[in-house]
Amino acid sequence: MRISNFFIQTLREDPIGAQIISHKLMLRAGMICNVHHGVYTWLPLGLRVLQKIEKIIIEEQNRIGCSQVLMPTTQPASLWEKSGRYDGYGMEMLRIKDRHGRELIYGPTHEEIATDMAARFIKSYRQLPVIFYQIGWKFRDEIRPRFGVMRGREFLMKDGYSFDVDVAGALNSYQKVFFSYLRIFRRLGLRAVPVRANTGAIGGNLSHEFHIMAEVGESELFYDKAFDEIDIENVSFDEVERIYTAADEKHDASACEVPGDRLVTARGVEVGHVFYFGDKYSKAMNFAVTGCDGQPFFPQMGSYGIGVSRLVAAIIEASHDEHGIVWPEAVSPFSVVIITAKNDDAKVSQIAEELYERLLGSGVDVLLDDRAERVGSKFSDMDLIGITSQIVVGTSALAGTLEWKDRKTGERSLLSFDEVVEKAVGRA
Ligand code: 5CA
Repeated sequence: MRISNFFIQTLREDPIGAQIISHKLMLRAGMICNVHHGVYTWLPLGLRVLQKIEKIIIEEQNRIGCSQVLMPTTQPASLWEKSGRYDGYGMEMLRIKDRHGRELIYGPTHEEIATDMAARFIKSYRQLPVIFYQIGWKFRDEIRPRFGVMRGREFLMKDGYSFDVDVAGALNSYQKVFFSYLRIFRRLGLRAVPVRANTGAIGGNLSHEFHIMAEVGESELFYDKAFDEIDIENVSFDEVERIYTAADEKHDASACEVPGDRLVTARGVEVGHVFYFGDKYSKAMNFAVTGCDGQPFFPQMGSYGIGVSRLVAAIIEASHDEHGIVWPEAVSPFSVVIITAKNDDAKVSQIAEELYERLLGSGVDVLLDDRAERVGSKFSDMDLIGITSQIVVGTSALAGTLEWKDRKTGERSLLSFDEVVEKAVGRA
């Protein structure tokens, strides 16, 4: 992408009204733009990050055998009356009337739609287990939307729904998704801590929240230091469960058996939440399936959420410096940026162009910053935006030397044209 064909709008100063660093940086880098209370447009740069996160989620969910669908944002109130949640859900639910006076809602979550969809197709135990998921927009009329996309009213969620023949099957689905989430967060460059949590409006018997440690986190967490010492992806679910972890509402200081010197207290941003709730919805919505004994039964269900748009802010909270955002490689809006540091020299520009074409041709997700601006302001823009690797093409390029700068460490190395190509292609 040429920057002249790409909409980028950066701000030098912190915008007023933004309280936390991720919100400030997302506005300054031109990733989002506020539309109304707690609702944002995703600008091209922000959308690229969102899509990179989505891609990783999709790969990891497909890997464990989940099937992607796309459900609508509007839902008929009748399905919520059937599940028994319509009256209880409260002020957070946006209720709408269509031209025929029919009551609709803008979905805050999709258990009802997923259950209704499964009921239309799944008639026999032989069709189970199945896990559906989607990446879609939700609306929750939060009483206090704040911190930009961290707590919005309209936000992007990955939500998944599992259907199993029995409790053991449902727990197996729960555990599969649990470990898939840990892998997703690791690929995003994050360390997530799963903690035992309450089930709230979704309901059920078993639930974990996944948190990214950050000072601005709205939740307080408690966990045994033993958690820091395990290799989370190479342990069994039972081993993880044996280690004490709890969201604040689950933690009882007087009953907690973890010795004080082992108990870690931290603040976290909730980026994922998984629930097992048995036949709560299948039973209420009369979704029965024929079992192997010929008798009907209600499938065992779970639901699984990731705050996709919130993750963008959480990643920035976890990865920034005084110059701006520092994207983990996997979600960097572009893999590399070529910065021409001597625009008025036709030969230098020519080399930058050649490099750009070579990288594009090799499938590298590359941005070319060939703006005729002061080079200092180009550097500070690119540091603010946080693309993982910068290639600077200046006068030394005439003698065959380009500069590769690592955004995170600030390390610079001088490389030849071919070495730069090789390194950039290796990243793609
Ligand atoms: N139905 C279940 C799972 S599919 C569910 O709705 N779970 S949830 O309520 O916990 O939401 C899932 C995730 O969405 C949360 O872990 C959080 O990361 C994200 N989320 C929830 N509310 C907001 C919000 N107001 N703004 C941004 N992200 C949010």
